[in-house]
Amino acid sequence: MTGRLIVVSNRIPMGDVPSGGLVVAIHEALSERGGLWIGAHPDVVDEATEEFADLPSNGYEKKAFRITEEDHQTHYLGYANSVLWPLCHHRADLLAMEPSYFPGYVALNERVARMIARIAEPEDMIWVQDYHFLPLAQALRKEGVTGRIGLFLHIPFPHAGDLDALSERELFLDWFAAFDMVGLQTQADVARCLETFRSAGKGEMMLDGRLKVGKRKFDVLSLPIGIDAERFAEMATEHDGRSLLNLSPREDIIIGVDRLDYSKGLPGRFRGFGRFLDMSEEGDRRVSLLQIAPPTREDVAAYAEIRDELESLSGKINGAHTELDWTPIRYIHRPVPRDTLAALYRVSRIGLVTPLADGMNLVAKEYVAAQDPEDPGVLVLSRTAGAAEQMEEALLINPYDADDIARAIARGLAMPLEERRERHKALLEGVMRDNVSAWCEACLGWLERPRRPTHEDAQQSQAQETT
Ligand code: GDG
Repeated sequence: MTGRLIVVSNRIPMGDVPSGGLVVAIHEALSERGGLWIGAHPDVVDEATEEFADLPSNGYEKKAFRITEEDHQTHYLGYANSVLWPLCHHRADLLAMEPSYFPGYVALNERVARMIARIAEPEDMIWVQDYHFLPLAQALRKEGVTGRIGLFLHIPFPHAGDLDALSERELFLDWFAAFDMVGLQTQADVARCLETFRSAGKGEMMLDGRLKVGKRKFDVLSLPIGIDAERFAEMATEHDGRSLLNLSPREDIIIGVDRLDYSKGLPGRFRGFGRFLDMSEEGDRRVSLLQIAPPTREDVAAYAEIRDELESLSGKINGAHTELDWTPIRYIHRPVPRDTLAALYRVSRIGLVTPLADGMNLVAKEYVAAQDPEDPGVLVLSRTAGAAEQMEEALLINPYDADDIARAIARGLAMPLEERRERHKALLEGVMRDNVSAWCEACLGWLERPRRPTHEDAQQSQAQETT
């Protein structure tokens, strides 16, 4: 392929130099190859025209499409985050289906498709990020775009049973089938995707590993995302976490870092920590849970509920265990700077990552990258996080079982140095090797890959020639 790389993501960094793993990786890929980055302008307008706004950038182009308040309500907060997010995170009970959501979601995708179709060249390669744009390939095809289009889904592929809760179930599968490559985080996601197509009687597995739906053939691949591990490890030594937290020599920290989202298993984590405190003997050393949980999507009802639940749980646990000079749960409900975060990971004896469902979970990888290899902390990780597929040396727990979490905390705190080092070494190797640049290269490599026509392809083109 010789065309440009066009990346489409909901968020687009407004400044010149982006920060944070994913945006940095995309920035680097585009800086190297040149191309175009398209995303939503963060400021809402009264009327959205079909003209892109050009954003400042270096070495590649950046263009933003405008959104109205109605787009924000129906596309972003509505269908994307009140329907697709709970659906993919195994929480069909939280689906909020308003009649305006689906048309609003599709309309925005169709508008963006028309805008892209006007500027895309036949050889351009379009790489779409995430669940905000599932109908985009289908809409682009309708606009006559014939080039390669890939999707990377950052969140889990839904369970087949949950998909029955979606009125647009058939269409959902057709959206995927309009891409040339569907990148998913884990092997388990790929298995769920293939099984869903099979059970819907829609897909046929081809000998070359592609899925065939109608006349379309596409790859479904596990391409697990990574972090900028070296940079994170460097950052972790820039500040002294113990003094940032003003820790007494008697105090140890367990850390949790998550957007305040119901998929992250925060109430279960607090209960597990509470259970650990209940079963601990009064000792010299005190262990606190530092939970950083910045707010997110606060206009969606399910997010307000989780905040209330956590505040009441932390109040209860602190009420039962607080001493004059010690509070067991330190709960911070606002974002902290990235370099502070890295230093806090480094001083924490345990990284407690307990999502109920998660595409990958980058916090698990950041915690490992930030540790001192000579005296590393222990990662306690949900079996139900995508990251568990690659991070078997963590202490894997069932996030629904508070006792299991409590036992893992106790085991992690008591773990001998030798075992901590061994587990950390294995985890760190993986995090460094499978970093975000490797992920980006792997995705683009698949998307660009020239494909030898299969026997079926040849038959099909012969048939087309004779008609
Ligand atoms: C989606 C998928 C998948 C959090 N609090 C603060 C802060 N963070 C940063 C973390 C981490 C990121 O946010 C969260 O990433 P996760 O992977 O844990 O989760 P999602 O946001 O749900 O991301 C997920 C990911 O996409 C990538 O494919 O792994 O499964 O759900 O980087 O460090 N950063 C700063 N302050 C905070 O207070 N600076």
